[in-house]
Amino acid sequence: MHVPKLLVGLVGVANAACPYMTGDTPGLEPRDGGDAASDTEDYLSQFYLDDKDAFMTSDVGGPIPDQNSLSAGERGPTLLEDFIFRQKIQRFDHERVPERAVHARGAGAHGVFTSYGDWSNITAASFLSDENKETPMFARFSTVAGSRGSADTARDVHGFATRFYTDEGNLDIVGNNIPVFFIQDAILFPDLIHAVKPRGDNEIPQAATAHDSAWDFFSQQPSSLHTLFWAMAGHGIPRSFRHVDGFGVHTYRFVTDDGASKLVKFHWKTLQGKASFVWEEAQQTAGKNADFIRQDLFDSIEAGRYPEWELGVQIMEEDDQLRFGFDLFDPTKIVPEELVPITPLGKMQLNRNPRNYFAETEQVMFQPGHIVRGVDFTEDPLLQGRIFSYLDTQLNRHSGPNFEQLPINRPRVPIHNNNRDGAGQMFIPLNKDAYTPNTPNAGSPKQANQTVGNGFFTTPDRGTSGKLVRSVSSTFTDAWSQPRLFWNSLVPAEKQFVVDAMRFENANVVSQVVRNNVIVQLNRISNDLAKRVAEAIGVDAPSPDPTFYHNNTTAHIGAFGQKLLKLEGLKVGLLASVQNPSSIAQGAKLQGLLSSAGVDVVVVGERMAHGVNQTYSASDATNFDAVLVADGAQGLFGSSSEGANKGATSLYPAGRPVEILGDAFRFGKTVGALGKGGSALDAANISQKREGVFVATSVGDEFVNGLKEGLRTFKFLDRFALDA
Ligand code: HDE
Repeated sequence: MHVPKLLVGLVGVANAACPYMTGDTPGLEPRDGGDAASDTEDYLSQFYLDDKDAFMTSDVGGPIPDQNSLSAGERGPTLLEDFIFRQKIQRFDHERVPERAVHARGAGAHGVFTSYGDWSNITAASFLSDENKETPMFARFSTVAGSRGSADTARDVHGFATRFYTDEGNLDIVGNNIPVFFIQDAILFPDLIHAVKPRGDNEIPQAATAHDSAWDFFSQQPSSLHTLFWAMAGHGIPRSFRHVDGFGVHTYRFVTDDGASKLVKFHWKTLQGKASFVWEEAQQTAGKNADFIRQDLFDSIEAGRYPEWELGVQIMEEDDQLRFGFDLFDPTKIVPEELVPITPLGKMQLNRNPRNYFAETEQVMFQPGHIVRGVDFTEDPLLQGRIFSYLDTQLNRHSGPNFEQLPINRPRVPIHNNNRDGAGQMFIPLNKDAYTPNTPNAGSPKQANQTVGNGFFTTPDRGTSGKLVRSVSSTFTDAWSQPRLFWNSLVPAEKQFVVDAMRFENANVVSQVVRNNVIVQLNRISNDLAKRVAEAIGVDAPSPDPTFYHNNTTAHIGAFGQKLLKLEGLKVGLLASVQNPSSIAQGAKLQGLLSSAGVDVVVVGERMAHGVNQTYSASDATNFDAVLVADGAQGLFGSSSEGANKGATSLYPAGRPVEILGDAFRFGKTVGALGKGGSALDAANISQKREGVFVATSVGDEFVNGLKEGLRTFKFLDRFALDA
């Protein structure tokens, strides 16, 4: 059996010596690679509760009828004695645990990480020690500000939290889909969150930054500007979790078995490609299907279309800490990829949905403090604060320290230490001498020996000194140059989206003082941007404030303007009519040609019928990534001004078919028509000459290839008007 080097003694060498493990509990042995995906299923399956062919019991195992409560006489009161009633109601009363203080709304999935190689030259982390080595994973994606029941498509930073169940313990990279953060000192986190969360008096608005306190904070705390810019761009409203990148944000350390350290920034690059909504579309989706994004993840995995991300690191030397004109320990800064390219280390594939949302996704408790040998922290003050906060919040959520024993949180390696007791202890420790050093237990569990060759948790050459100060480092003060770099690097349409987002958000800000302050800050980044926003929110156009202006740009910044890498899980709506069965039949033909790309065709009709997947009353442009009109369905499309259903039916709201087509075009999606369906484009005022509009007499290869190219483009940016 392989025993991890440093953990010899901590984890023991054999199951028999492990007080927590008696018998053949599957998946608990440290492993070298193997089929990690099925291992994690095997591991968790020991905890599955299957009710198949079972009779109902109480929580302590007695059989129960459970239909009615026990009363004194047919019309009498319920008896206190009725333990069945009490247990059921009591369990219900206690079903909830506190939702996460932030990132409450999220969705998770299991997966596997595969290392591209042996990376022991840069890290001793065991999950990176061999080519093709597999490590089970769990990932949870989230929004930040909204409550657990809020809409998926609220504009927000998105959480991208990943756990590696390595054969040397759990590693969590608890990141976001935006590479920077609002603040530099963890002590400001409660202020940031209080400002962003709903008002104290009326708890309004839910899951939105479009209010006074949020923009008051942003404008008075300029460190927040860089992250704010990313959130106001497409990154704040991604089309799905599958289409976002992830970032570790802080600089971490990699440390080798010899104690040599490097500074690293973690990146997860989506292998689906980046895709985002536009604002109107995101808002409409929030109303029509608040679960749109979690459903996309769940359905993709159920359909075997497993999303993948590449894990890479930007690798820097210890001496580089101040080399790039900013401090690598400042979490409001990116390291442009032109300065330090990303080295890809391996790949994560998410391939299994949780079996129970609460037990897995709600109870997974990530911590930046969960690191493994080979990975070390840095002095980044935000990271330092997080190491405390996550443990603390998990104690609050679980009412005690044994949350690490929950199935989803357990490491896949044996645990040996002198920690004891607490609420909900799941094990029966057999070592009665829970102290170190001890003689009765021959010194076990033994202290790990951190000499060279065994590897390090803490970089051996790391040190610190200095007088105690309460101040932000003088190397952290430039809050404007990098937002400017971000702004310069966007394509014009995404710049416009940022302007529009800031106009929308600040139009909801009541205080003129706050609006003025916002423009002062924006003007330090770009006079063009500041003037465009100011004009819409009743603030005088400012003159340039050029101290931080520059013309630099950097790559891979925007969420728009790049082609998708895969089309899997995208949906094409085919608007058809049950009055003309041949229009419905085009769906099957189209599906036949799109299946190999993993694209689903949804045939829309007036009512459910053979070949129809969805009705007009339940459909909407936001359901689809492209919308086509079938040959023979043109009878349903009045011109938008007519307002009545051409098909003279009350089965769906008047004008719905033309509205779906028109909205799809307006939201920048691929649209098209077959045969006589082309007249529907006229009804929706869509010129067939526009980019991303595909017409053909019938379904054929050329049409489908055009359609696929349209889907890859994803958003046709010429549809969005730019400020003159
Ligand atoms: Fe978090 N954050 N955070 N955060 N964060 C939490 O921990 C906190 C920060 C992030 O899917 C909480 O378990 C502080 C940066 C994600 O379960 C809490 C600071 C980044 C998740 C907490 C930060 C993140 C959280 C709430 C400033 C990106 C969800 C519930 C020092 C690198 C994880 C919980 C999941 C969750 C505190 C800043 C990402 C309260 C104090 C920077 C993805 O502990």
